[in-house]
Amino acid sequence: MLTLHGFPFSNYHNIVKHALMQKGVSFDEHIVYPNTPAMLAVNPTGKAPAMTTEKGTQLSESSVLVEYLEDAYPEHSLFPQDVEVRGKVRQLMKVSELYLELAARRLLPAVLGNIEFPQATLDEVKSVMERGAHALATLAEFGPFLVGSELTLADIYLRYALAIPKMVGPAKLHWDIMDAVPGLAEWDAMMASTEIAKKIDADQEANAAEFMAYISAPK
Ligand SMILES: N[C@@H](CCC(=O)N[C@@H](CS)C(=O)NCC(=O)O)C(=O)O
Repeated sequence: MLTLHGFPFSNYHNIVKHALMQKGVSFDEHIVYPNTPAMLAVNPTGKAPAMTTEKGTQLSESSVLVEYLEDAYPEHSLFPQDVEVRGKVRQLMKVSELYLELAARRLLPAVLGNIEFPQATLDEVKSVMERGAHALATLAEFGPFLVGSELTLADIYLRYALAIPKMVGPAKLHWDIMDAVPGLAEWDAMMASTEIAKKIDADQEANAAEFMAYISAPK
């Protein structure tokens, strides 16, 4: 059986977990934390998530993992048939990752560790996220999904990519992505209402204490 390595508190882990559940692919969830020998054994970057495929190949990077799932399990596709529309899905996934998740992640130590950042860094992060918000507002259809009437990988990717922007924007930048993109809050509530999202969110909450113990333990 396919194994997903990572931990339920991780938003990147949850992108892949949601795609697996949505596609109905059976998997083992192997709880392992970043930069540990167990994680490094399956992913040379030491980051979560990673995957061991049914054929034993070890893969990592959340976007690679969800694209692999589409190739290996084409049934219950999370990509549109039309290649042009599929390009739009990939564009939204990339925008979510580069201009929202990764930008906000720079300020995670400010929220989790109470570490002070210079104003120039805060301004830079905000400007990248504003770029992402503008792109999202331009590209997202909310019809009701990001690209038309069917759920795609763009919806799954964005749902979890938003976790850190939602946290650091209001806490550190006096700016909230949920206000900056019309329709985003309604879409987010719709995405949170599904049984799969509820299960993932419950697993995340249940893992919070163990994850906090892992990050506060001396390395
Ligand atoms: N680009 C990676 C990012 C994964 C990532 O940053 N995962 C976090 C957990 S949410 C992690 O492992 N952080 C530990 C580290 O950066 O050393 C992906 O898409 O899978």
